[in-house]
Amino acid sequence: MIDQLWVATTNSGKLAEFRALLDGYGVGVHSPAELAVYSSPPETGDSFLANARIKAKALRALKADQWVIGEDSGLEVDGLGGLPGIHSARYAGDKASDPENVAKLLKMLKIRSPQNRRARFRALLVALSPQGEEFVFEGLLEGQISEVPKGQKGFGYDPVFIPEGEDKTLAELPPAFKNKVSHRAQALRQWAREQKIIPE
Ligand code: ITT
Repeated sequence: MIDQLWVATTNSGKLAEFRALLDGYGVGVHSPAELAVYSSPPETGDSFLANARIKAKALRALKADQWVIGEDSGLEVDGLGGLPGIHSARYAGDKASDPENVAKLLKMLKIRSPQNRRARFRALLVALSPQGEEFVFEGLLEGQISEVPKGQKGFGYDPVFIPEGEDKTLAELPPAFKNKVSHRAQALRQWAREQKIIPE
């Protein structure tokens, strides 16, 4: 029976989603913010998987007896050859804010691909069991990049991401909708189903 999960993220938006997704299933979701000694490892991998693994292992070094999850995610825009991809958090520079990243994305799309605005969010999740086994899960959310940012909910690129079949951005849609369909939700639910935390 799993009642504690440590998620190796410093992103409060992600953490809120992990907590909402496991709410009501008896799993306490913890983050490195609770630890005095943790510092985020450099994300030196060349893939989402490599970076998710780096995060999971860094936290496991401090929480070896617990379930630990590392997650790396980002936005892949077809008209930009898959960018920003693994560089999503730092697209407009090392300390870029979400609005700065969004502004750069809209600018690049205007220059390179104003017509084809197809994009997807991808999440890779590495779960390490207390026994040290590794489990890998992936989630994808297809959609389009809007012309202008809209909405206040969520984080990151949510204000410019219109999920397939919708006409509003993720930042306008209710958080419950995002948690039903998102890349992160899909990846986490696979783990939670395998571990019998949530039903099939
Ligand atoms: P951690 O590494 O501490 O988890 P981070 O924000 O740096 O936090 P990533 O390296 O995985 O996380 O970068 C993911 C970036 O991709 C994130 O900062 C957003 O800009 C974007 N992103 C990922 N999932 C998103 C989502 O659900 N909605 C909007 N933007 C998202």
